[in-house]
Amino acid sequence: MNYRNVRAACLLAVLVTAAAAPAATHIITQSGFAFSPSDISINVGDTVQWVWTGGFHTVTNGLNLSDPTLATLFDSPLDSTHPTLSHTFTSPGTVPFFCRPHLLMGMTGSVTVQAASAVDQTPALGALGLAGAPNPFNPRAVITYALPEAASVRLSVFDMAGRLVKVLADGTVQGAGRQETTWDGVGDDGGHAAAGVYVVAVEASGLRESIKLTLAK
Ligand SMILES: [Cu+2]
Repeated sequence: MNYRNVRAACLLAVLVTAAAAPAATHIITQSGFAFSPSDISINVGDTVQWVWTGGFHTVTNGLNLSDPTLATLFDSPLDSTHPTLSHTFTSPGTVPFFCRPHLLMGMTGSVTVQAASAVDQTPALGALGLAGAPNPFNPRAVITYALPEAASVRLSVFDMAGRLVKVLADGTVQGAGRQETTWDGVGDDGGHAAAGVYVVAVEASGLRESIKLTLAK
């Protein structure tokens, strides 16, 4: 496997990890002249299933009868002969829906569909324990973190302008527990980085953390 193939495989592994969240089904129950819950938030690829409990209703997408998007996604009776309706949402955005006979009674709701990328961009903070010492450092800093599980790790150094200076781990799979890496102040271009403040960022298991390290001269 050459370098380019290794990079492609690492990128693929990251993409597969990001796409690993399974599609879910969310239930909205018809309860009297209301939907419960009326407003929900889901991810792209998820399915919503409306469940009938009594009476004659519809599940119709749109804000009201004059909405230009009326019934473009779904428009089904919800009654004893049509006790459920399922719809899978494939694009991000907010989809309002209502019951045709009971719109004026406020029998409405909405499904907010979040893009997968938006989901991926909200990692938890603070769980990896990223640290660097000594700080300031010269000639080298020891960077440590702890993985809650074996994971693909990206560990990078950026300058304060956001330029990538050094890749210390590029999707490498590392085991659970404490991990340690040394940075000797040399960039990926082979040159010694200038004195100053650098940002060290680690990403693993859907978590992302960063710290600042000062290279003294
Ligand atoms: Cu209704």
